[in-house]
Amino acid sequence: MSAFPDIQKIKYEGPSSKNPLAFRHYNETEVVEGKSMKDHFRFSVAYWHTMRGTGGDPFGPGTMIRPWEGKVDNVENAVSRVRAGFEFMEKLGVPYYCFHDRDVAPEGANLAETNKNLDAVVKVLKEEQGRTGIKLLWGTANLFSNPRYVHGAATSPNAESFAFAAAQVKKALEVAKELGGQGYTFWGGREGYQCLWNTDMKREVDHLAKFMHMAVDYAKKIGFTGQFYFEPKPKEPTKHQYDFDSAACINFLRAYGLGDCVKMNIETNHATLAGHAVEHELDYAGSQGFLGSIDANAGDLLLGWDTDQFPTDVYLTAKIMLILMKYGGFTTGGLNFDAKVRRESFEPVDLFHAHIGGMDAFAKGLKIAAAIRAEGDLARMLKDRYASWDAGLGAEIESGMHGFESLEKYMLAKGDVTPNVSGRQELIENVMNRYFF
Ligand code: XUL
Ligand code: CO
Repeated sequence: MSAFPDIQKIKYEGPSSKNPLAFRHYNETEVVEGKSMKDHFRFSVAYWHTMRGTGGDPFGPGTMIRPWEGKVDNVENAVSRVRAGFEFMEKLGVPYYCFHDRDVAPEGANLAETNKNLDAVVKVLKEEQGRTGIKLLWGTANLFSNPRYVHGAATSPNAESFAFAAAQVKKALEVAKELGGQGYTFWGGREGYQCLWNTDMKREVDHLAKFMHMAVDYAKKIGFTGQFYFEPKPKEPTKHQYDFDSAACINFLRAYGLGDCVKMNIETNHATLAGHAVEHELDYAGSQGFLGSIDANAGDLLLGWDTDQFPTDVYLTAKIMLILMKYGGFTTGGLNFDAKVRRESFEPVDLFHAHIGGMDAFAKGLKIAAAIRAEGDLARMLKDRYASWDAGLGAEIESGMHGFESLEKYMLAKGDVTPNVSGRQELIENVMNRYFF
């Protein structure tokens, strides 16, 4: 039985199309800078939002109309949801999806039963992957919803919560391997704290590193070769999340000897919660060799939390694509829509509108970014600004020829610096706007 009987495969119709169920810019086979759009983006659907989002909020219950959902959340229901999910992804034309273990299968009375439920659903996921060719971009484990993780998982003061989480991630890695997953993501969940007076921060952060090492070791042991990602978020659910932003995460990974095995998964709305623009987070991770994957969404600056909206702002998507292309694009990662429809958008068709809008916004952003790169004005202006480092004194400093004494000698002889030139920010902003209007 079809979950979306009135919806056909979404096609590319070009920029003049007014069909709300067609792409105006995302044309998967169109080649930009030598690569198809499909390969540039490696779009992914987030199972937790798209298939499990209810629209519930602290003021009222869920509102979503999802005809494929049964009354009881058992394995049978989870399986019919998988069929609906793959029909959705196939009609949308995305090559990847991502999920948490608990998104796809219900928990049982104990760990053994829970694992059995997961195995039953994974069998169907594998079958649907084979039928459609849709692949797993990354898997992850939900280490935050169950009350056993009330104080965190790897950073819990309760050692048995750590142990349960370890068992859960062990299974999630086995599942990711079974499904040919291309990655595995650690997002902080409740790894953080609310009150320093009842928190041994050093011990908790040490435990988080120990936990990640165990995961990396176990992946090696079973031959899971997917890329590990760490996803920064500064707050929510806890006040102080340990995975605050790219800089904090990269420091943590390096300090604990995980720098070679874990890259970053950067999410737009998490960047803004940290007081950064997403392009800052991407450029920081990219410049340090840690750019892995992207959770695409948008926040609302008038609301101070993680609203996980679909990205529709072409300015935003073009900026993201510029940074991504600067670092050579995705290898293992992709663009995962960690985004949800609003509580008021409760019909199944809204899921299509949301994803089509996000994919089109990124496709248009890619075209703009490619035009900016082709014309080269931005790159030229940037190069000019740093010209003093390309020859003479700057080049000598960069190549290690100087120390404080020789630089003092140089400046004593010269007396003062050559006058600075304007940063020309407004000019650059105007030049950038040429590509948008
Ligand atoms: C939560 C969030 C997660 C991760 C995966 O804010 O972004 O859904 O992406 O655990
Ligand atoms: Co995310």
